Amino acid sequence: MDLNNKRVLVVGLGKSGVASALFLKAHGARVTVSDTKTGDELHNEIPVLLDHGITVETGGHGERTFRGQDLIVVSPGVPVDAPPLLQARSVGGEIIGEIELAAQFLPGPIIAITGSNGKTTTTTLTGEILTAGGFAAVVGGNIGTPAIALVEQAKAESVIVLEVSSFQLETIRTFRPKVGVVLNVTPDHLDRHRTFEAYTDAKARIFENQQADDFAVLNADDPTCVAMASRTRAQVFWFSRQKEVKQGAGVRDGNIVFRDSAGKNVQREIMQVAEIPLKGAHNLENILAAVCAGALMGCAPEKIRQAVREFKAVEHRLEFVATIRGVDYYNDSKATNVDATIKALESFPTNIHLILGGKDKGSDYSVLNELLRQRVKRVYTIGAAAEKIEKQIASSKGGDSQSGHPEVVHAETLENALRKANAVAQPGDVVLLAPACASFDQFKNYEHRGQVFKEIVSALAEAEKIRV
Ligand code: UMA
Repeated sequence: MDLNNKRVLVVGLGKSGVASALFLKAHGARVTVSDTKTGDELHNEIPVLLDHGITVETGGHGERTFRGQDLIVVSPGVPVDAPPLLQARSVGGEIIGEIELAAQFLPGPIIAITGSNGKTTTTTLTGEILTAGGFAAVVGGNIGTPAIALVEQAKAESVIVLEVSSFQLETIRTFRPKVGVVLNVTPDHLDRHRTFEAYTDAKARIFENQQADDFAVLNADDPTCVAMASRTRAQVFWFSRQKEVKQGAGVRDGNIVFRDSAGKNVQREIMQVAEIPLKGAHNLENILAAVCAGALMGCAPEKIRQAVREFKAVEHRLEFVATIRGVDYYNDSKATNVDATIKALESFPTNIHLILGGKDKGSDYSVLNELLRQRVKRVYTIGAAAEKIEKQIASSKGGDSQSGHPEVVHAETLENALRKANAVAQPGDVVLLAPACASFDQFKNYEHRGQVFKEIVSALAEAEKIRV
């Protein structure tokens, strides 16, 4: 892609937009950036852009700004059907996302990982497996460091490990991962994609440009993933925690085994399931996917084992925070959809105090009811989605009615929820933040929400010490 002297518009001035604009400018483009936020709201971002000679439009996307551009680069958070983009497309404007821009410049093979849940854990672990296996791995994408920012870090011999979201995949064109992984597909982001089919189609685009010498890694236990196998030209490798797979990573007699039946019918024992340091069946799936990706890149079994054994839970993903008076506190702020909350609940047998709520994404919370009845003592609702959640989940007034449904406490804020849970939880109980919602109503992002959770828990633990 020759950017020299090209007129390029960057839409959105978050992490992706700022990194893209600076990259484009450094490669000789004439860059304009446009954001709906006001100049005041973007006071941190604007000076560096102006210093680099980039034109900045704030407070909305002017129709004229989108005209006559050679290329438009959109941030993931900008919907593809935003009116100025529709308008630009209708007159033949070329629109790509930041991931596509990055893919045109990244030097090494790409391992791309998507899925509704588990992306960050799997992406991080895959990076660590590759590093243990002697590769120069660079890790980024939806996980936090924009892919375009990796171009400077990566060397010819690097392997690029990218977490990719459905938003990012909607705006690819030539993006072609050597290994494309889909972990699972369950309803999420329906406020943007509108239907589950459209969301699945966006995820399946990870395979769109793959060829016969590439690899598609899919979850054999997830029906939507199984149906995706017909949508790739790449060699399909499976992972499964429930059944043996002909080709890929599975579990046999308590051992993780990798099989490559197409090649030399090789079967390699990687490690015992019992050696895995992370909680939860969903984490076994994430590990199997990462093992598969690492093995496909040629990492030795003992190196893979070493990386998995040493792997710590990623921050905000079922992260253990503290024990206060025999009550364990877990931060799963990254559980931003209902399926992630189900997986978090499945990680604890019973006696859970669950904090739910935040910004709704068009989710159906009634699917939680069965697990709430079986495992949860009390639910605390917070944020903008609280009323919707309260309507959709079954509750009982006292929490111990014959229905077995948990009591639901309208707590409004995270702090209030934690204080109320701390006041009633008994030794052996678990207090779990797995909110099934986005965070943007009360927090900057899910990391901020998780951080606040940890700070309040630490304060409660301190207060307890003083009391004792
Ligand atoms: N904006 C506009 N016009 C619009 C919409 C938004 O100008 O119509 C502007 C906003 O005012 C804001 C900017 O766009 O200033 C934000 O852009 P962005 O939402 O793309 O945010 P970035 O900071 O660039 O972060 C993005 C990803 N965000 C989203 O997909 C919403 C980050 O994923 C990612 O880490 C980062 O790129 C680097 O790749 C976050 C996320 O929530 C963690 N992802 C979703 C998820 O994981 O579920 C998909």
